[in-house]
Formats: sequence, structure tokens, C-alpha cells
Amino acid sequence: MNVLITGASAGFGKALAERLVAKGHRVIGCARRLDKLNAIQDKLGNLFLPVEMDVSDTASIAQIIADLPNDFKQIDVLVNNAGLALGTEPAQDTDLGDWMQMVDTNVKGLMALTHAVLPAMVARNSGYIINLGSIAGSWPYYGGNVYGATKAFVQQFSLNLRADLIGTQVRVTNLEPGNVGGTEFSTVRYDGDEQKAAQVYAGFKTMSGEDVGDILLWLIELPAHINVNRMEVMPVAQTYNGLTIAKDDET
Ligand code: 8X3
Repeated sequence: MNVLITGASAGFGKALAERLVAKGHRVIGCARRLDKLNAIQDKLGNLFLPVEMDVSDTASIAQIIADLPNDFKQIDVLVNNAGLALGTEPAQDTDLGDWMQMVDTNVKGLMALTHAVLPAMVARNSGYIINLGSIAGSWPYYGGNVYGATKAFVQQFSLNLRADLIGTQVRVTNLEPGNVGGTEFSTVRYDGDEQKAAQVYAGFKTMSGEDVGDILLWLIELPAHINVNRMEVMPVAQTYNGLTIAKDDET
């Protein structure tokens, strides 16, 4: 099986690549940081193909896919994992450039990859697209503004793909994780501030990138007649906190 993973240089993407190669599958590992991808190839060997890709450079995507070497050309599974959150400020205090960057990566990048890969899957009448959504796509929270909105797009886009793919054997899942510690997610969100990032995960047992790698592998190994439409996963410690009311004497 050939699996293309965006954001493969770290976190969930890297964890999944390791698991797939261990099972003898080929992985097209895409990311901006070629040095990190090359280091992964040094470890995993030639079943892992490093491909430099910036998903937010949407004009470049179709050509990169077309240029894949023959052994890696057929993409059986696309894992749209590249994505980021920038900032936790309320909307009125955010940077517009950060908002645009999240849309360019989480929305437009995911669209471009899907658009480049899907026609061949439909023509073969087989294939699987797994999108990395987030609990933030369903549950609003303070400072989630555009990040959560991009993940709401990913959720609805995934479900709409299912509708369009009626009558085909092509599968689509939106995997929606909650808190996952030990990846670069919060460090990026807090603009490199490792201390703030570590605080997000202090004092409770988070999920890990390895946990999400295991879940992704489980999805990929399900029998081909089963489609998981959406899958929301959280650490047990994370749960819903109800709605908030700002009372007069607190404002
Ligand atoms: C991010 C999950 O819980 O940090 O996608 O909002 S959470």
C-alpha cells in the first residue's frame, strides 16, 4: 500500500509513517523541512520517500503529485495531516496574517491535495482519504476563532466528500483529536514559547502523537467495506465544560 502523509516530519505524521513502514507499506512523506524528512528516511529506509512540500503553496501541489516516482505514484491512502494553530488570543486581538496562514494551510492546502489525488482514486474505484480535523471544529472555545473555523471546514468538507463519493469504494474519515502533548502543535501555537506550550499539558495525562499514530493505523487497517465518517478522540481528563455566562458583577 502507498500512503501519502502531509506534515510527515513530526508528530502524528511521523508516528504514522514509522508504523506503516514497519508493516512493509510505502510512505510518501511530505513536509516543508526536507532535512527532517531525510533524517526519517535514514532511519526507516527506502520505503519512506521524502518529498519537500509546502501545502499552502497550492499552485505547486498537482505537479509534485504528478512527478512522484513510479513505485510511489499510486496513492492508496492520503492523510491530510499538515495543519497548524497560531495564537490563543480573542479575535479582536489577533494578527490577520496568522488567520490567513491557518486558512492557507488547514483549508486551502488540504483542498489542493485532495483535488490532486481524488480523481485517480475514483478512477480506480478504491482509496482512502483521512483528514485531520480537531475537536475545535465542533466545540467553540476562547481563542479558537479561526483555528476552530478551519477545522469546522475540514469536518464538513469530509462529510460532503462522502456524499459526492456515493457509489464508489473511496472512503473518507475526519479524525478529530483533542489534547495531544509532546508534539510541536502548542509550541507553534505559542510562537515558539516552550514554557507556555508545556503548561497546556501540565498536570494531566494527554494523548501522545504515538497514540494518534496508532489510531490512524487502526483506521487504515479496517476492512475496506467500513467507513468511519467522523472520529472524535480526547484524553480522559479532557471533557466538556458547558457554556459560559459573563455576569454583570464580573464584567
Ligand atoms: C487541537 C485540539 O484540544 O488543543 O486540535 O483544541 S485542542
